[in-house]
Amino acid sequence: FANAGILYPRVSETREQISLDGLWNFATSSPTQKHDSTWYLRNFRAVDGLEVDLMAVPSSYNDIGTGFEIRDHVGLVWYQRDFVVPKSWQSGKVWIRFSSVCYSATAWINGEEAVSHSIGHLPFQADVTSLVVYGARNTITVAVDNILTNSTIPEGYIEELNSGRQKQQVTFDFFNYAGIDRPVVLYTTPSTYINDVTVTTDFDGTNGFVSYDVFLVGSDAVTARVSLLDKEGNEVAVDTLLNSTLFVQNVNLWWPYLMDPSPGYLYTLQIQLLDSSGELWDKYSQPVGIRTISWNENTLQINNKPVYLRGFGRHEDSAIRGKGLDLPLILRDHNLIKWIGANAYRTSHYPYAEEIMDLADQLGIMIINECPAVGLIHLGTPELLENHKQSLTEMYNRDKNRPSVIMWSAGNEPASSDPQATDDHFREVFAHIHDLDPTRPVTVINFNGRHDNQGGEYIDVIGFNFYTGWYQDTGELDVVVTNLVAEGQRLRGIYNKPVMVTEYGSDTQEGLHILPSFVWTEEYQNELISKFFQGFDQMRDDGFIGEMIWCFADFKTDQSVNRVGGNKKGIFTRDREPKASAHLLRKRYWALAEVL
Ligand code: GCB
Repeated sequence: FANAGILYPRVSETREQISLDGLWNFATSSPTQKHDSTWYLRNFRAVDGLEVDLMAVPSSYNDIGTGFEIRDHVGLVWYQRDFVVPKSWQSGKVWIRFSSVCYSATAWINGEEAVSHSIGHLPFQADVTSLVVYGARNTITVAVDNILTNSTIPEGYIEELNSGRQKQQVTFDFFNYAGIDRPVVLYTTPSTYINDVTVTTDFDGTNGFVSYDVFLVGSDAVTARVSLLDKEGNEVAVDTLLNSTLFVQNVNLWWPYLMDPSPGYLYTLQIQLLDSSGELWDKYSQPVGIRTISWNENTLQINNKPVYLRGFGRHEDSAIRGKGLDLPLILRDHNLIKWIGANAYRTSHYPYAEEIMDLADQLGIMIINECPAVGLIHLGTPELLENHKQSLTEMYNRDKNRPSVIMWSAGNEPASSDPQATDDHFREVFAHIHDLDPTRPVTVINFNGRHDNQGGEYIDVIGFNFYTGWYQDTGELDVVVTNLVAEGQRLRGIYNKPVMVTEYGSDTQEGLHILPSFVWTEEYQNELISKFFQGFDQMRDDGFIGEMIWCFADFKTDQSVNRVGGNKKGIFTRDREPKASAHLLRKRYWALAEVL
């Protein structure tokens, strides 16, 4: 697998790390400029006539400036900065790891190509041991391309306007933010090192089982010591094999939020390699939650208990930063999730930052982990299929050990008009995910009855987006319950699989009030979602396993006549303050939590 061995970089007794986050030099270039223009590889502060700015890493670059040129830029931008590699790093290996660059990137170190990667929201790394100079200054240059085509994930196309300007058109409803939007680190490993670990868990009564498979690179003249530590750091199990099962007495299971007094219990799998004299050679610590997932035609179960998912679709989105990782923001979001009593969300419409996933693991939030395949159109074309599978492989490699991930989503609202091509495409895609991971159910999110020939028969859970009372029957609140229940029952009837609503809602301008309720008001959002609650309650006993409102918070989109400064279906505003609907949803989610 291309990015197998993409462990989250963690400092240990044998591993050091330097963050390359901060202010980088930044320049845009025309859409026709190609990567091989070595012009930028020199220290471009010195190049005459080139407009050089500063750019924050991590951040999307679009909303940092004040002009259209950066916000609506199409094509390459260039990032560059200097860094020093300590002399002491000479003895082992040095890696560079990007947690995400949207959409594609090529990085050079001291003018030599180090790594190239496409598909946003996913990490990539390279061994740069022989490219860096030790005890001296180095320069890194990164070319970032945001162009989406009919074979990228997600898709897009370039339109030439009559002004001659190139415009990126997209097939999805959120702003096409770009840039180095998650952390960049340099880190070390020894020459023989822990490259990857895969963990699966099980339990039987009060005993837990942690099966692990450690993948080493380098010499095999090392021995292993693999131990499991509880939350207090006590060793509760130990083994000396690289591939084995640890047995845990009186196990603390990983439970979803509010299903247990201490949800999200995490152990630590501590992997140590020792050399022939028993000295520590490499050490990596992997958080582990012990839980099982099972499913049948009616239910989804965690630790053999049926769960009802209550949550939302979300976005990584905020003012100024765009999709850039922002620690205060993600903690605020996490606190709002706790406040509202949700137990689940979908990473619509791409994998979220690893730091966000860590919070979900720790709180017991159940994640439907979605790959970036939103609104695919050209189903049936081999290159798109390959890239779609690649995005799933990379998401799996990154998140396979996370207890929070309870389901994979192969995408949102595929929109091909060719049923046969769509069917062929999804048959292969689902075979691919089931092959990668037999331990988790899979879905693809659909709308308007389009599960037919869109993979419905190959998936484990039917998720549907349903906008009755908004895009359909706008303003007609009295038809909502009947429409919703009819669609839920129709899907149940066809597939006989668990069904859930993955999106419903209405655009709502905070502070807008009209009585009787009118579209876009806070009253309308509250009345509409109350109707949905009635429908959900009617479906509960018949294989209906969850409700996710669209959307957690307002977010930026492209400009269009039905988007006022962006999509306003949030129950929180873009700056994370509650609309009236957040209070209503909170009452429902806490009430649902108590009956479980
Ligand atoms: C959808 C999409 C989501 C949109 C939403 C809307 O079905 O999945 O990305 O933002 O509808 O508000 O139109």
